[in-house]
Amino acid sequence: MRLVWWCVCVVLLACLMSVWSEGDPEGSCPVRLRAVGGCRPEDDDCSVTLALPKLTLTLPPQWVQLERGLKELRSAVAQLQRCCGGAPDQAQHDQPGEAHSPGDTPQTPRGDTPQTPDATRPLAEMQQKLSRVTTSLRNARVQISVLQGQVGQLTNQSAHFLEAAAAASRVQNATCSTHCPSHSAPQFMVVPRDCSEYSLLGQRSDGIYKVTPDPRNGTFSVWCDMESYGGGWTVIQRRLNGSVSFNRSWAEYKRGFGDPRAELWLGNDLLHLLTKAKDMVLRIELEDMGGVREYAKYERFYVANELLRYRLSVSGYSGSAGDALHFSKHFNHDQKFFSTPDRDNDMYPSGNCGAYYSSGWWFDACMSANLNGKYYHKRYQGVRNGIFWGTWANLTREYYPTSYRQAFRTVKMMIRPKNYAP
Ligand SMILES: [Ca+2]
Repeated sequence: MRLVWWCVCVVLLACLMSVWSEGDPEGSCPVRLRAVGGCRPEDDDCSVTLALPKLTLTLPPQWVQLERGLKELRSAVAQLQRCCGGAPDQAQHDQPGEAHSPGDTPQTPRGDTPQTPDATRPLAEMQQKLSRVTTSLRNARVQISVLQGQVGQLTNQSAHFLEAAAAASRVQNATCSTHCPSHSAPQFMVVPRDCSEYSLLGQRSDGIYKVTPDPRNGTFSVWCDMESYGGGWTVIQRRLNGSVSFNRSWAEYKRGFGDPRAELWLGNDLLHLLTKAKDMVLRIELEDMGGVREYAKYERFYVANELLRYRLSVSGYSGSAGDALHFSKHFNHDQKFFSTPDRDNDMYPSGNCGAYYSSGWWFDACMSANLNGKYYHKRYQGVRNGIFWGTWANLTREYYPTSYRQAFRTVKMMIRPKNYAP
């Protein structure tokens, strides 16, 4: 309403100026000026009376809105002045290029003027917001850490799942080699590489299984020992009753002979493929005619290919039968080539150990162990061409009083991956 009164005053003032300047404004302005005491109005010391007519103004509604808007604007300006009362000093101190006093440190609050409660309020609010944001970030970091852990677990589970799926695919291939459904024909036809993979798939029964150590070299039937010492063993040699002769040629030892269900030599080529595919452990089970059972275990067992004459690498002995493969400096089968009666690769310069002992083996010059010797059903005399393990416990007694040679009732050589975990 102040604005309305201001406008009225302007109008009246304009009328007065008109009356004052034109002398007789009757008819043009309703405002009347009359001299008091008979003087003329143009005299400097003349008093006059001002007669105002009744004034009625009709204003549009916008005047009210304008008045309200001005009132709100004035209120906002006043609030801003109160809130920012200390800001000019702070802003001055934050100017770049300011020379700090020697005692000024980053921890010293900038500005020497005491801060009013109004000035500290925004700072406190900002600190509260910063605190909330910091807390949110900390919570987010914890959640990210948890999620990363879950992602890691899912990745491991995925890897295990893929491995199990691949193994299951290989099993399916192995069981439908002749009448596989066309829609499930895989792009690669492979079976587990050795018995341990069947064991990991839940096959826990001894028996014949098909293995493919290298898909380029075909599939083979092997006997799997799934029950002894954690299972997963691929049997590479077995002696039970002498039904199979081990006095064989290079070619026969190369491809293997015998019966997987009974006595057998798995074959040097397959031995190479199996031990090349994975790091293998060798376990040897021995039982003599007196029923004494012992074993020898080697943490590393590898057979090279035919070009390298199936050279043996064996180490890491443990067991109860003694380390006959590393009997002494002069009787050591490690790193020796394979020899057969018709192929002399041994270290004995004057003859063929394979022919002399009627077997194929990794002869030195000649041997402290030979598990492929002739099968004797009882103690024997003469050339020691029977199954032999040079560290056998009662070996030293065999010469007294009869000079009979020790005979073994059963022998079993088997391998499985070093990292196998039943
Ligand atoms: Ca020789």
